[in-house]
Formats: sequence, C-alpha cells, structure tokens
Amino acid sequence: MESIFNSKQEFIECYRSQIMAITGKDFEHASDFDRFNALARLIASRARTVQTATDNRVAKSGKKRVYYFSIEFLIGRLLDNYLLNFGARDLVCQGLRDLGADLDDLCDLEPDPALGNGGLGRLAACLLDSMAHEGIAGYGNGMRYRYGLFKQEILDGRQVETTDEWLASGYPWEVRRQDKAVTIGFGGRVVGYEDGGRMYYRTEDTQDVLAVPYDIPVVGYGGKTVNKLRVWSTEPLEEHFDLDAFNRGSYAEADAHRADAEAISAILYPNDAGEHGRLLRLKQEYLFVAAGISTILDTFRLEHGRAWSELPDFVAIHTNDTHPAMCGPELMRILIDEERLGWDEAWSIVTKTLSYTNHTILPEALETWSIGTFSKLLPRLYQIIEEIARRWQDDFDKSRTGWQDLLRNTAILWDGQVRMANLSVICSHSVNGVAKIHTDILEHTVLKDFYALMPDKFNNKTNGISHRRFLAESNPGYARLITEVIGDAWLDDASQLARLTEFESDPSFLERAARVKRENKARLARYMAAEHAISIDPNTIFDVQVKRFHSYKRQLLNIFKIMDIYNRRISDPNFAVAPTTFIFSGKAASSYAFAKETIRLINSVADVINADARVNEIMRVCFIPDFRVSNAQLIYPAAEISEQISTAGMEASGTSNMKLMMNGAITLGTLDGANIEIVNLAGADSEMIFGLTAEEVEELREKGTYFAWDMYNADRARLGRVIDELTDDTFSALSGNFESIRNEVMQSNDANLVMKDFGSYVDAWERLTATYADPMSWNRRSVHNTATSGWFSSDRTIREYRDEIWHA
Ligand code: GPV
Repeated sequence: MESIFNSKQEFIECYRSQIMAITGKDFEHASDFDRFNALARLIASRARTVQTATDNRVAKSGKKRVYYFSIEFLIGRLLDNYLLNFGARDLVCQGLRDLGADLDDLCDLEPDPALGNGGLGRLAACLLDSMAHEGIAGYGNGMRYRYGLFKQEILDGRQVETTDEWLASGYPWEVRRQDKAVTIGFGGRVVGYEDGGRMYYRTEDTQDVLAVPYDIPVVGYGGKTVNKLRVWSTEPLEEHFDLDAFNRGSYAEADAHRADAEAISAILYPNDAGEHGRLLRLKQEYLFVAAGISTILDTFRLEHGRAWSELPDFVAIHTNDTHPAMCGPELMRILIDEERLGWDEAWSIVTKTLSYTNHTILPEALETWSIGTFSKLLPRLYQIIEEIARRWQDDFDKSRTGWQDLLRNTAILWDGQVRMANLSVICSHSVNGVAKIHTDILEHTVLKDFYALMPDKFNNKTNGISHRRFLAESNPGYARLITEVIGDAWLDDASQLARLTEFESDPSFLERAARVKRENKARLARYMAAEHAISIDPNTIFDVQVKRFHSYKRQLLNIFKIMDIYNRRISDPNFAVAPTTFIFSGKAASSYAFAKETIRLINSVADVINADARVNEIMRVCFIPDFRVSNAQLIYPAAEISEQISTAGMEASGTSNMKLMMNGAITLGTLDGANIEIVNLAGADSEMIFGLTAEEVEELREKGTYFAWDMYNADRARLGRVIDELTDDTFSALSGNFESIRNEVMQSNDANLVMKDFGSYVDAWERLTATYADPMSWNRRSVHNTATSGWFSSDRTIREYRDEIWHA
C-alpha cells in the first residue's frame, strides 16, 4: 500500500507546520484538541488530493457514478479509520510518540457526527466505506444537521434529550462548497406557458432557501480511491436582516428570516406528531433530493453534455428507504420543464436510473404525506406525481382478475395521502429488501401486489458491515491476533476470515482470543467507570443488547428475563446463575412513550439489583447512556452474548447482530432478519435460537387465539410475578411504577408476543450461559463466529449492488 507520507520525518514536519498554520502555536504549546484538529485537517487535505485524482480518473474513464441518497449517514469518527485505510496508522502513531503525544488519546477527542440514528444510517456509512474500497465512484448525498439527533442522558432512570452540539468546535473533515450552493424553492404557484406549440410549466413566487453543500472525504481501504459524502445545510438566500427591528431592540425578530431558513437543517427527524414538524421533514426531504439531483446533472452536463438518453449509462441514483422518494418526480421535473424532453422519454430515463431499498415491513412505518400539505409546499412536483399516478392507473392491465385490489394497493395517491413507498417502487427499476426473509416478506405481504405485477424488479441484498471499522479498528487486539495467524489479507478480503477455522481447535489460539476478549471487557469497564461512574465486573459474562428502542425489538423481553432470574435467585439461593452483566444501550424516539418507559424500567431494575447484596456478585444490569458509533466500538468487542430477540418477521435485517458475531459473540436470538443467515453460516451449534418462527407468529395472529392473560395464568409463579412487579412497587423507588407497560402487555394483548416467547427465551438463556463453564467450547464457538462472519462484510453487499442493481 502506498502511504500518504514518505517517512515518519516527513509526517512530523508536515504536522508541525499544520499546527502552526492553524493555531499559531508550536506543537509543544498546542492543546490536545489543537493537536487532534491539526492532525485531522492534515489527513483531510491529503485525502482531498487523492479525491481529486480519483475524480479525474473517473471522468476520464467514463465510469458510471453511483449516488447514494440517504436522510442519515452515521459515519462515526474518521481519524483512526482513515489512518488505517491509508496504511499510515503505524507511522503516524510512532511520529506522535516521538513528539510526546498518543494517537489513541487524540482520536478520542474527535466529535461523533450526529448525522444518523440507527441501522439505516450506519448501513449508509458502511456502504460508502465499501464503495471506496471496491473502487466504485460512489457518493453519499444527505443532510448536514446542525444538532443531528439528540444526546441522551439518564436522569432518575429516564431518558432526557439534550441538543448534541457536535459542530461546536468545528468539524475538521468538511469543506464548505459555497460555489456549489443551490437555490431551492418552496410553495408558490405553477404557471403554464406555450413555446413552439408545446406547454411548459414553471413555478413562480416561491419562497427560496440556499442549500450549501459540505463535502466530507470517504477514504477507501488501500488509499487509492477517495470518494465523497456531500451533506446539505440551509441558509437564507439573501440576508433580510431587519435593521429597524434590530434598532428597536427586537434582535430575534431582526434575524427571523435566517432562523426560518436554518431550521430546515437544524435537526434529524423533527417530531412529526404536529403539522409543523411534518412540514419541516417534508422540506428536508425535498431539499436534499433537489440539491443532490442538481449536483448530479451539473456533473453530467459537464461530462456528457445534454445526451440525456445516456444518463442511465453514466449515473445510478439509489434511494435509501423512502425519504429520498422525490428523486423520481424531481428528475422528471427537470427533464421535462427545463431540458424540455417529452414525458415518455424522460420517464424511461428516470426509471432506468433509480433504484430503491426498503428497510421495514411495518406498514405503519411506510411514509405518507397529506396531499393538502404536499401540493401546497411543492405544487409542481405534486402535479408530476399526479401524472405518474394517472398513467400508472391508465396503463393498468384491467383484464387481470382482481385488478381492482392490485390497483388500490399499488396506487400512489390514496385516501388523501401521497404514498412514498409506492412512488419509490414505481419510479425504480429495482426494489430490494435487506435480508432474505425480509425480501421474502416484502414479496408476499407488504409489496405483494407489486411483486405480482413485476416480480423481476425485486431482489435481495442482505446487509453488511464494514469489517475494517467494526473488527480491525474497534478490536485491535483481536485483529492483531488474527493477522498473526492468517496474515493481513482479510482487511482487503473478508472471506479470508474463513481461514481462522483451522484455529478453532488450537488451544493456544483460543486461549489468546479469550485473553483479548477479557481485555476488551476491561476496556469497556474502564469506560463505564470513567464516563458514568458505573462499575462492572469483567469476570462476568457480558450479555449485550444495543440498538434503538422499539417494541418489536423486545428489550422488554430481555428485562423480563432479568427480573425472573433475579426473583428465582432471591427465592432460592441455590438456583445456579452464571455470573452475568446485562448490558443495554440505545435511544428511544423522543415521542415514543412505550420505548422510553422501557428504558426507565431497565434503569429501575438495575437500581434495585445492583444494590442488592444478595445477588450483585452474580448479576448486574448496566445501561450505557448515549449509544453512538464511538461507544458502540467499545461495546461490540467486549460482548459475549448477542441479544437479537425481535418478534420473528419484524426485524428487516439487523446489523448489530453481524457486528457482534464478527467480534466473537454468540447470538441468542429468534429466527428473524439476518439472524437466519447467521445461523446458516455459523451452524446451529454456534448460536442459541429460541421462540416462535415468522410462520408461527403469522399463524397465531391469523387464528386470533392468543391471549396475554392465558400466558399470565399458565405461569403465575414466574411470568405472572414479573408482570405484577411492574406495578407493586418492587421497582418503583427510582421514579415510580410501570402501569403503562403492564397495560401494553396485558390490556393491549401483547402485540409483540413477549409473554409467548418468555419461557423459551429464559430457558435458552439458561442453557447458553451454562455452557460458559466450559471455556474451551465457548471460545471455539466464539472464534467460529468470527471465522464465518466474512460474508457479512459490506464489501460483499456492495459488490452485489454494483453487479445486480447499478451495473457500475
Ligand atoms: I424504516 N431501519 C432503521 O434503522 N431506521 C428506519 O427508519 C428503518 C429501518 C433499520 C431496520 O430496522 C434494520 O432491521 C436494518 O438492519 C437497518 O435498517 C438497515 O437496513
């Protein structure tokens, strides 16, 4: 690998002058943050040099460019990652040591960009990493949120949301591209005019904002390809600073115009419970779509002129879920209104260019907008959507039996709503799910009518993760050990991890792997002690469930298990429990009451158990606040049990299951999402599966014979007791009882079948933890998980997208 520095000496010189240039201080007088900042800026500027070279290469070769549109990019810290990808980590580490600084300490000062919230955003980031590694000319297009999602604090067991000021000290990786700013119009009215015997349309009297792009380099492993992520920030088009208001002392009013424009890129997922929040979300979605499309077409014009029919040969636009669904209509608008193509010609170009990934089968999670709101905010776009919808209807094959149902379910406009998923499917040439079972369910339930009409559009792309970030970077001890026995080719090609299979029965290798795990657990314990004054014991099993809080993910089932184990141990001190630390982390949407109550329950149970001398040697419950990429990288390597316990059929794929598997944790899970593929790859002996299957869940729901009360009555002693403890003050000391959770389960009949799976789950946990007593067998299964995890590298995923969807 070519390095970005010829020698340590060269690095030190460049670095010193960088610090001087930025801070006016020499290295010795610079603060740690100055040192981090200058180092990141130095690497960023090297990255941009390679980026320019990459771009010239792409332009010259006429290679297809892939644009990945996503409302979230959860990229995590970049410094360590980019040093690794540039092959410069050791050199920089030693150079810093010579200067008297520590690379890890500096890396820890990097802010964690708050540009995403969960699996969808992290997937987008992993795919960018893999596109750069595979040499694909792939670009991210998204939003630059000033505060992103919220920062989570825990107070009296409750989640409290505060603003995440991740940009407060500046962000060294980005460059503002004022020269590429785009004006985006909202509202106004559509005006038709005739030219050369044809009608054209434009929108007048719009309210305009300026979309300003910030570019962040994406460095591919090997350092040859540097792509970029472009995120958009909003500003007023012109200053309308109201001097009169200012001089009256009404400062806020004087600057109101600016505040309105900036609100669009202020936060990720504004609360959509009210009309204001919904409108803001719709503005965000249009803004990053319209600005992104404008960038794409500028580049295309520059490279290929106005040969629009060739657009699909040189450009692929991928829409990550439905937030970017307006790509279709917006591209139509430009081709028809501005480039003056005919409808059919434009439509053929658009559908050949666009593709769409779905991430959920929950019907309530599919986006819709009220036609009233939509048509007022985006009148011309709405007209185009109406036309797409009309043609879909007109062209419908009405000789098919049951065509009325097919048409109703596939309609774009229905019941006063614009259905974004249907719009996405109709505008795209490819629709994919994110795990085998998910794609299957899409084809046979949620999108079955589309599947009946155009089965060839559908395909599966099982998610993947960056094994470089989540194994090499997060787990350096394990990575070193792996490299020692199989060489370092696995960084480039994750399938090489299979060569570890040879070492699964090598006692000394297993021993050393176990030692690394022990160190990773101690590292997490140190983090918890230092950041949150919580003490955990690395000698216990680390049982981990880290992900967004959602009822279908069933963190509730996990805490019910813990309550049950606790009860049984208190009742019977001879009840054998493998000493375990139960670790949770994750955020709940700020308006999602049930999820927030689940967090409070976990913390309340933790409060009681951790203070109970009768059990706290063998059980501890630990909630790690503010789950984000940086602390996730400490958690995965320390995990021994991976809790993947969603109601079967509900989790599209999951990706923490893959990260935990790769780091040697054993999956305790249902046959859901990518868990199924994990079991298929690693074998049932290396995981612990329990619970209803998706078919059984489906059947039970259809029959309508499930009653939570039956579950309660059938197991009064254990499950019944857990339910009663929600409201009998056992866990109320911190901040009260849990009536709403009890009601959710008992009165609303336990929609996620927590009580149904409770018995088999606790049983599976007991059987799994009992095997911990045989460390050799445990370690063998652990290493086997790593050895069979290579397929889950996002390099594999991205190659499938490239070959089967983008043809890039
Ligand atoms: I829809 N996902 C997410 O993180 N946010 C969303 O808004 C939606 C889906 C997740 C799914 O829940 C996961 O199962 C999946 O692994 C992930 O997207 C990436 O595909």
